[in-house]
Amino acid sequence: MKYLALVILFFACNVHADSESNSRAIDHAPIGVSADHYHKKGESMISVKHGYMKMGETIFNGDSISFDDVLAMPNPLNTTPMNLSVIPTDMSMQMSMVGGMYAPTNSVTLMAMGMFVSKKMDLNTYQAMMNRNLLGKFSTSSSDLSNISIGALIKLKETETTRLHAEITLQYSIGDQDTRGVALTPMGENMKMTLPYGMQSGDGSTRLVLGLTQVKKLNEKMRWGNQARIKTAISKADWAFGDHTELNSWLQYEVNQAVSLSSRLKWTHQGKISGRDQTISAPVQTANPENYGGKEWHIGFGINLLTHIIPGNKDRLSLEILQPIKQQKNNLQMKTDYLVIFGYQKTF
Ligand SMILES: [Cu+2]
Repeated sequence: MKYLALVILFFACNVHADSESNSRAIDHAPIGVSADHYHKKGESMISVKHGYMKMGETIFNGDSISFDDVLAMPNPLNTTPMNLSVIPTDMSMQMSMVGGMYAPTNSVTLMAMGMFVSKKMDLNTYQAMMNRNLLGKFSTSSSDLSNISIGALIKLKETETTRLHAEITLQYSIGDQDTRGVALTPMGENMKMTLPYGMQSGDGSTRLVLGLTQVKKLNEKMRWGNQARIKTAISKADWAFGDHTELNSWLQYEVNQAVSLSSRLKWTHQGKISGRDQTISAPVQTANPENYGGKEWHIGFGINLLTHIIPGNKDRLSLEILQPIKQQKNNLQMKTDYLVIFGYQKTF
């Protein structure tokens, strides 16, 4: 059913309109910035994005921490075992986003998007007591259509050198909230259990997204963009990922009409998880709602290309790589290594 909704969404956005002949690669922000541009009346666009994120190592309040130190930490969710005994060693996340935009007027652009997420985590299990020897390794995974969103961009100002627009979006988390997987317990048994929050595809929340984006022409070759975007849960299920604030500032350089390069600074803040799922209680950091959220600073480098692949308007290909420069994540969490985003967009 979820997939059918996504397919309908995809085709519903595929409306015919005027051609966009004088487009430039620099007209769109780095691909990792969402809702960065609006369209002219009658224009529509489809977009497919794919993101890959990799995490490894463990950090405590932003600082590296050894596995021995993690094993010495108390298990806050249960009396046995007394200490944390399972440690995530690697996590990767893939996000596929399919979206459409359509501008019924020059001042309003409508958007719809669906995001499919798949996650994989590798973990080590240690003896609960005594020598705390490594008992073994195991992996868990999940994948589902995570959320769908509908929204609108409202043009507030457009001059020769500046454009400013606001975003209002509703995002519905529809992914599985109780995916189960087989874990190796500190007693050496394989047990099927509800995976921790971070491995779930959704939390059942409805979120309101509000954004403000401004792009300034610095000179013929350079543009400077800034965006603030907040995501707040307006309805929650048993538990919910924390509210999210993101600030972006990017500089773009136009090599020529078909190529632009970008650098971006991204700041994010996310709250801890609110609420709890009582079935999530393994002696692992990810089972504790306190070990979520925090602040992160990232730097990104990207490229936007215009080319001809499919007949019609030019095809837009984009790539952006983001690397954390500072991670002040709450309590005990995994460290982000990098994030890569690839995008394909086409205007009709
Ligand atoms: Cu668009």
